[in-house]
Amino acid sequence: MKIERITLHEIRMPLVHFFETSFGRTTERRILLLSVNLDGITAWGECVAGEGPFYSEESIDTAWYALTNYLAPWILGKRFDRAVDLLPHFSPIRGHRMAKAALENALWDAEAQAKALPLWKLLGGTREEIPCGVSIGIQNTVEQLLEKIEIELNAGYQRIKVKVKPGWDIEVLSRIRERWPNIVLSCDANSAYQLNDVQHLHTFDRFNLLMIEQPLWDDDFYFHAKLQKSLQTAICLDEAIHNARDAEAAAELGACRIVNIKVGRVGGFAEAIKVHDACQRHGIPVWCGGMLESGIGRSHNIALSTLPNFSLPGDVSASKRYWKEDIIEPAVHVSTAGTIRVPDNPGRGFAVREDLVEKLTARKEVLKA
Ligand code: OSB
Ligand code: MG
Repeated sequence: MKIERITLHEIRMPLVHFFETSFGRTTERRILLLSVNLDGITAWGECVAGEGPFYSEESIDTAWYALTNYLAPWILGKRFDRAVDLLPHFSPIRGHRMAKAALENALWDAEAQAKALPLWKLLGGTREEIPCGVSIGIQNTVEQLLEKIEIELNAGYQRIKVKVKPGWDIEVLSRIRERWPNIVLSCDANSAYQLNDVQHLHTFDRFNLLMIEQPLWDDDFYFHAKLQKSLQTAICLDEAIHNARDAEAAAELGACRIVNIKVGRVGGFAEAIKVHDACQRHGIPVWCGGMLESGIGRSHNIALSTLPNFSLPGDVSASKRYWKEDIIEPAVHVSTAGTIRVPDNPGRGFAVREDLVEKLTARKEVLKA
């Protein structure tokens, strides 16, 4: 596979409903898509970096910079037989994992297309259907949140996750449990708590949560390990896990009992598979996180979720929860049993609606060998 051309597209897509976490509210996504042309194939990647550096240091603009100045020029005109050979090439660049992952994802798509294999099979996936949960942001009122939960439960989703932060936690969780004592429920703090909240976090134990996701600092294992020792509820790490070494360290320290894997956060599929394997060796179940992706990133997440240790429902849900019109065909559909059927056609298995991408494009840059 000789890389002939790489095109960056920034598309703008308004969310059907705003999404709010402890670090802020998003109403419209600016998404960096990337297409790679090689051997008559067009392959697609999506960069999951946010609009600003709030979830991690990266943003769509830092990714654009890293891709156009370094990552893309380094590989243009070069030949890669396998997508897994790409990442070592990027190792002189520190960080910028979401930017690296966008290019790496596209190469996996290309390799799958070239081999006429579904991407999930190329990744080593084993399941044909994946279990789905939803992540529901902070709302203006608790009543609005309860309404949203009801809609998602009726749609069949297997797990409800709500965002929490100081001031939007105990009352919210109590109201949910009053109404639905037995649903599979978890919460995600996106690092909203600190050491003087530890007593407060212990009160979460009474809600029988599947997990508390990333309660403390985004770069911490040590205090999460201390917290996990005295907490009944499982801690799940998201932001803190950047690679398989982090997963090993977190497991050995006892910093979590569950891990959320996001392809972009760990720098691509090759590393995501290593994180998956490391967790499996330590008996830690994983699930696939989401970053409000368009259909392209969503199709990557579906493929990754087919690996055997993805045994918990992920934040991989239907296109229509996010977009009036998704940029893939067909859009991602979730069954009333709360599952997605994994497509069997080559590559990602969902066609890109290139005319719609063109229409939504606000910025574009073509790089050639
Ligand atoms: O922490 O999982 C998170 C969205 C943006 C940034 C961080 C997170 C999220 C979500 C949304 O929870 C998951 C999704 O539905 O895509
Ligand atoms: Mg999270």
